[in-house]
Order: sequence, then C-alpha cells, then structure tokens
Amino acid sequence: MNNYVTTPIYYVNGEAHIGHAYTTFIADTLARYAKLQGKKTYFLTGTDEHGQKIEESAKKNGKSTKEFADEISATFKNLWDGFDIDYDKFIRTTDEDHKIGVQKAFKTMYDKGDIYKGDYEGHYCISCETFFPESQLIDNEFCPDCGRGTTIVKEESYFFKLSSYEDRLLKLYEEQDDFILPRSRKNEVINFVKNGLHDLSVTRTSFTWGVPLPKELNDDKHVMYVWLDALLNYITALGYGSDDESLMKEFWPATKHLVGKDILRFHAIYWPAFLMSLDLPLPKSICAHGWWTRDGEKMSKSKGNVVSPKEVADVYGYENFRYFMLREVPFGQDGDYSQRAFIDRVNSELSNDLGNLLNRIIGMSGKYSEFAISSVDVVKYHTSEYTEMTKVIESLDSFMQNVQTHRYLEELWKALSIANKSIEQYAPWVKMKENKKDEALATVALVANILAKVSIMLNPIMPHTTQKIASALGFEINADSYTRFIDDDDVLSDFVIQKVPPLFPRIEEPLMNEAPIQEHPKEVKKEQKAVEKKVSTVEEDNIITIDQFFETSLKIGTVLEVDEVKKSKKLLRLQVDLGEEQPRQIIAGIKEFYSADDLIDTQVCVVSNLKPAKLMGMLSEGMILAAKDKDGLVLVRPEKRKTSGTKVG
Ligand code: ME8
Repeated sequence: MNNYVTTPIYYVNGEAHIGHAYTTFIADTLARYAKLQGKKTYFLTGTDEHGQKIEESAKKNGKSTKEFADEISATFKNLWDGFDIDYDKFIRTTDEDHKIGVQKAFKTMYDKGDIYKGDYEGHYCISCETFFPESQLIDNEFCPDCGRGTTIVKEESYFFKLSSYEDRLLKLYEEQDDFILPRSRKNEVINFVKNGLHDLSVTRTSFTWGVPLPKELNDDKHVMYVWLDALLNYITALGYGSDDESLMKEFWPATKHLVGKDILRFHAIYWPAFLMSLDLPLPKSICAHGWWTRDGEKMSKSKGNVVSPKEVADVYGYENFRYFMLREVPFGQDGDYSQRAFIDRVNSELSNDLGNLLNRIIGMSGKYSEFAISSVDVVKYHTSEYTEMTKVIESLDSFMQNVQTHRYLEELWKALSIANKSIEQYAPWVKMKENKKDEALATVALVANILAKVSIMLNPIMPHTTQKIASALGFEINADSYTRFIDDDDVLSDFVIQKVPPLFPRIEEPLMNEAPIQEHPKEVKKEQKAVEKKVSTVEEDNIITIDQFFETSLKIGTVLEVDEVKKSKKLLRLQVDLGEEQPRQIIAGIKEFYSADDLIDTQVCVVSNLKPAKLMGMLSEGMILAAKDKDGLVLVRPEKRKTSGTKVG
C-alpha cells in the first residue's frame, strides 16, 4: 500500500521550536522508513497562515499580514531544508490551489446539506480560534483550553452539522483500532464525543484574513474558519479540487497524520467528520505525541528557556539531536529536554555503543588482515549471535508502524549489544595469538555485518551518519540494499573497510548556556516550614473566614498520563488536565495505593494555586486531595464527571 505521512501545518505566528522539530522529525523518519522499504510515499508539511491570530501578530509586528506570513513561513521552510527534511510538498494555506480546494469542499458539504446558515452568539477565544459554550468556560469567562479571556461574539455564521456524525465517529473509533495512536489516548476522544457534539461554526465575519466562501454562495461577508481551512490542506496538497487529482488517487487516505496531543481533538473528531461529509476515505491513524518541556519547565519566551532547534543542531550535531528526541520519549508521553540527558545519550549510546564498534573493527581488521573483511566464516563460528541479531532486526517493524520510535531504537541497540559482547567474549586478539586467525576474522566480520544491518535500520533516523557507516563497509543504503540485507538477510560481500574519522566525538561539557531556570529551593523550604508550623498549632475547631477558604483554588482535573517515579516507593508522576493550555505535572505520594490503570482518564480534585515545588528533581505544579486513615488512602473525586478545570468550592 502507498504511504502518505503528514505533519501539522505550523502557525506562522512565531518561529519553530523543538516541539515543531519533534513532530517533523518523527514524520520524516516514518516517511524515510517507508521509502527505504521501497514503498511509494508522499510526505507533506507546511504552514497554516489564516485567521485572526495571524492577522493580529502581523499588526503587532508592523507588517502586512501577507508579508508577515511570507517571512515566517520561509523560516520554517528554511529550517526544514537546512535539516534535509525529505518532504515531497511544503504547502501554504495562502496558496491559490489550496484555497480553490477548500472552496470546493465547502460547496460540496453545503450542497449536501451538512453546512447551513444560522446565528452564533458565543464566547470566543481568539488565541484558540474557537467558540466555547458557557458551560465549558472557567469561571464563566476563561477559555477551557488555554485559560485566556474570551469575548462574547455575536455573528451570523455557517455551521457544519457535526452533531449528526456522533454515531459514525464512535463506530469509527470502535472499528478502527489504530485510528488513534497511542491507543491510550482513545478514551479521551470517545468521552468527548459521548458528551455530545455541538454543530461547528465554520465561518467568521469578524475578520477578513481567511479563505472566502465559494462564489456560488454569493456571501462575501464571511471567511472560513481557520481549522476547516487548515485540516483540508491534507487533501488539497494532493490536488483535491483541482483538475489533476492523480495524487489524490495515488496517496489518499493518509497513512499517518502526526499531531501534538493539543490538536488531537481537531484531527480525531472534526477531520473524519468533514471527510465523511465529503464521502472520502478516512485516514488510517492519527498519531498524537506529547509535549516537550525544558529541564522540567514549560518553554516560554518570557522565561527565555525556549530551545531553538537550529541552535541545538549547530552545537551538538543535527542527527544526534534527532536521535535524542526520538529515543528519549515514549511516543505519546511528554518529554523533557535537558542538555545533561542529551549529552549522556550521545556519549554512551552513540559514541560508546555504536561509534567505538566501528573504530574497533577498523583497528582489528587493519592489524589482522590489511583491512580486508570476509563474511565466509561468520555463520560457521557465530550462528547463535547471528540468529539472535536477525530476530532483533525482524522485531523492529511493528515498533515503527506503531510510531514507538523509542522502543524501535531500544531494540536496535540490542543488536549492537550482541556485537559488543561478541568482541569481549571471543576476544579476537587472543585468537590471533593462538593462531586461530579464521575465528578472529569471523568475529570481526560478524560485527561488520551487525553494523551493516544496524546502519540500514537506523538510516531513517540518522540518514547521513549511517550512510557514512555503510560507505566504510563498502555499500550504500537504499531500497536495494534494504531488500538485500534486511528482507533477504544477505551477508556483506568481501570488502576492504575504509577508515573514517570518529562519527560521534564525545561531548565532555554542556556547550550551550543553560536557560535561567527558576528554582526557588530556599523559598519553597521556608514556606513549607511556615505551613508546617501553622498546621501544628491549628486546633480542630479553628475557624477561618470564607475569604480565607477561597484563597485556595481547588479545581477538577482529569488524569491524562501516569508514570512511576523510579527509585521512589511512594511517588507517581501525573499529567493532569486542568483545562489550561497544557496539562500540569503533579508528583503525588500515592503509588502504594493507586496504579496507572486506576488513575488514567479519571478525575481528581487539585489544589491549583500552590507554588510549584520540586520533588526528586521533578517539578510538581499542584497537589491532589486525598484522605488517609488507618485503612489506607483514597482520593477525593467528583461524584460525576465535570469539565476539566471546573472550580470546586
Ligand atoms: O496547532 N512540545 O499549529 P502550531 C511538543 N496550525 N510539540 C509541540 C510543542 C511542544 N512544546 N509546541 C508545539 C497548530 N508543538 C495548527 C495545526 S494542522 C491542520 C493545524 C507541535 O504551530 C505540536 O505538534 O500551534 C503542535 O500540534 C504543532 O507543534 C503545531 O502547533
């Protein structure tokens, strides 16, 4: 089957950061992997350029909207080009053919009766470009997604009949098991749909920077809602709505839409509903990754801790950076960028495990056989190691199909470990002394063959470095060598190994300035002491005023993710949705009483205005309420499900 892989199209209201780079690296890896396997593959990325947010950013920068969009879009394109991202098309939603496709889609939905005209009065969040019903607002005013203030907007609007797709959507999630990856995110989408879908306002009259409605509707007051415009990029890029729909025929439906968890809802609910309305096939998988923080903190311009992908790549090596991001985080979970973790991985995994291996066989073959390597005796002396390695290689595909790049790399490193262990165990230098040259050379050749297969499988993640390894081993990585060495499990022909300069020089020190991380250990301690003192002197019948009570902000939170804090008997690390832009990380001492399964997708009550504190080096941004007596501990939970972020009190 042909492959179609996409990234989200990035808003042109700021420059790329490592979050954008992460999505793009994964999508690029998936596309390269499919191409390497000889599958016909199309890889799309681009920029999302319409909407009020962009209009306002341009104004702030004193530029015309188009000029501003052109500039920022170019920074994304240049970055990806500099990184050699192997995209087949870079789409811009300001492209004329995209606009024509969007208008055609709108007209099709309208003619079908799925879009109708009505009036909308609602709370609108400019930042999220979304209307919210009052019941979803925080404190009747603030956006449940980003926490910013909303404004009441009344306008004539066209609506998409999202509500009539509820059943078909639920059936889709049930029948297409891998529609949402990782599968752990499925419930959050299902619950959202089960809570009832409102028809979606798909046009705006309050600004003009958007795609106009189709001419046939004769209504130039409206422009299209930016999410309708944006989602349709996935088909307009393939020529939907143009005279030439050959790419549509060849590549639609998408194999994988890569998205961040923040925009899963748009892709897993709105997008399939639009496609159902257009009678088009549905994508195979929406793959939602987690959020990147820096040294445990959210990245933001005001804190000055935003990690620039270009800067990191320039200092530490682009492909090392790619490797780190894909290896560090289980797909779907949040990840933390820290220079220390990055340097440790480069030194131990790339430099020691992989780079040294190549140096060692160059050294040994140089001494023993004038750099000539022959695979003739590999199977004779190393059947078990070779078979074990082959099994590892065979296990990799399913990890890539499920976008578990961290598991893929972890497994791949097992092949390197077989190679490293073989050198220690069979000690070719001893064999040479014992006059067993055949055996010594067989071990060197075993390692060369393992390195050959590892370099092919690592190629989608580190395309250039692996090509250098392959060239030292006398071959080139491409679809043919993939077939030969992976599908057909062939061994290397006899060859003369080439010397290469070290591919992964060790990094001894952090080379970049650390961001000003705001830790307040002393203050936190001081406060804790004060609280402890206060509590110990409080009598049971101590009375507080209502104002004092309301100084504590209690909110309902929904637990999205849970993982164990290694080395701690008591602590769990939770990601809790409080209806804010990003979930909060909360470190809670409840491991003895609750497991991840008891917690994920359940609700808890959170003290949300506690000063963040660090526990075992991790930032905790709130406290979960619990009651403990001699029988153990139970969490305080709402009796019925409430919107995340609902105030308690
Ligand atoms: O949402 N960690 O664009 P966008 C990880 N235009 N990923 C992050 C991240 C972080 N800290 N910050 C951003 C949009 N991302 C829409 C998409 S698609 C039809 C329209 C990633 O520029 C994440 O993948 O705000 C997010 O979904 C993507 O950047 C786009 O963000």
